[in-house]
Parts: sequence; C-alpha cells; structure tokens
Amino acid sequence: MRIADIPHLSVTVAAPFAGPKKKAPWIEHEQRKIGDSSFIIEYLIEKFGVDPNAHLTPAERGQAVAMQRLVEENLYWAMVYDRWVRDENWPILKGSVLGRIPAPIRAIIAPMARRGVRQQLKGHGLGLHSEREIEAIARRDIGALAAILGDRHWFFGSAPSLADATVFSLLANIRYPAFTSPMKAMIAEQPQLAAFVDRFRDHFYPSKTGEEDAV
Ligand SMILES: N[C@@H](CCC(=O)N[C@@H](CS)C(=O)NCC(=O)O)C(=O)O
Repeated sequence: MRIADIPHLSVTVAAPFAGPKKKAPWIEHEQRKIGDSSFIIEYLIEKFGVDPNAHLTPAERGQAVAMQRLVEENLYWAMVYDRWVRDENWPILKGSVLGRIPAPIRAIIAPMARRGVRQQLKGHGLGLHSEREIEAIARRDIGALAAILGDRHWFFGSAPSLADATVFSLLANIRYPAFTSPMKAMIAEQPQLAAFVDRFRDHFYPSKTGEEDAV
C-alpha cells in the first residue's frame, strides 16, 4: 500500500482470529474482509487500478512469483522456528507478539500457542529438521535472494515492485527485532542485500529508521 500510495490505517491485533482466514494479515474495505497477502494485493490492484509490477517483463513477473514462494512458503518458517522454538527467544516473544494479550489469559494461551506452532512447523516439514539443517536451508534461501538482487538498487527495474516488498517484509522481521537468529548474520554477510533492506526501510518507513525492533 505504501508503494502504491493507497491511504490506509495499519492496526496490530493481539490475535488473528477475527480475520477471514484466521491469519494475519487481512484488510477491511467497503464492509468486506479479505485475508492472505496475495489475495489482498490482487484485490487492491483491481480496486485501485495501480499495479506496482506494471514495469516488469513477463519473465520478471514469473521470477517475482518464485521469489514470493521462497520467502513466504519456506524462509518464513525458519523465522517462525527461531522465534517460537528457540528457548532464548521465548521471553521476547511472550512480551512482544503475544504481549497484547492480557497477562492472565496469556499465561494459559502462550504455551498452547507454542505447541500449535510446533505442530505447524512439523506439518510444513521444516520442523522435522535439526537446528543445523534449518540454518543450512535458510542460508541457501538468503544466498539465493542476494544472488538475484546482485548490485541492483531494487529487484526489478528502477522502481520498487512487489518482490521488493515481499523480501523486505521477511528480512526486516529478521534483521531489526531483538530475537536471536543465525539469519541476522547471514543477512549481514550479504552487504548488498542488507543495504537493500535498510534502503527499503529508509524509503518507505522513514520514521522507523534507527529503531532496532520496530518492524
Ligand atoms: N501466506 C500468508 C501467511 C499468513 C500467516 O501465516 N500469518 C501468520 C502470521 S505472519 C498467522 O496469522 N499465524 C497465526 C496462526 O497460524 O494461527 C499471507 O501472506 O497472508
């Protein structure tokens, strides 16, 4: 929405259960609720007549879909693993992601949510691997993104497109918040990719620049 200049109000909720898919994110527009970031984007492109991918070639659009799957369907789960399974991150998670739930309810819900996420990780398959194996998978994904970006300013063309938003959304969530993750170093070891994440933030979230755990 920031790329396409669509006026909006961002709301952070304690739990995603009011969403149509019972997952975040969802949008509410003209009395309708639409869930899942890809369906939301399709809806906005049609409703507002703006397409951040308009300047991409068909091949680039195909690559953007492949990158989105890498980020959302694979690398995302490595972030979930780091946040929810690593014991050192559990107190941070309880105070941040789960921090909006009132304390007495949180005491009951938090361990249940953790068990549920462990089950999700196993269902996906990533949670069946060892910590070392998960690190190796994440390293390959981050290396692939860095190789695709190369020394370019944005992933495709001279203006930001949806691939930039997709990659930023996940890498910013690894790079800036206080959670311990081996992926922080993996991103930092790819200076062009790390600079890209910072550049996107400076461009679209100038008020967050300088904050360590604001995303
Ligand atoms: N691919 C979906 C992913 C949605 C998703 O997994 N959302 C997570 C938070 S980032 C969620 O709401 N999880 C809660 C749950 O599974 O109960 C999208 O991009 O919208």
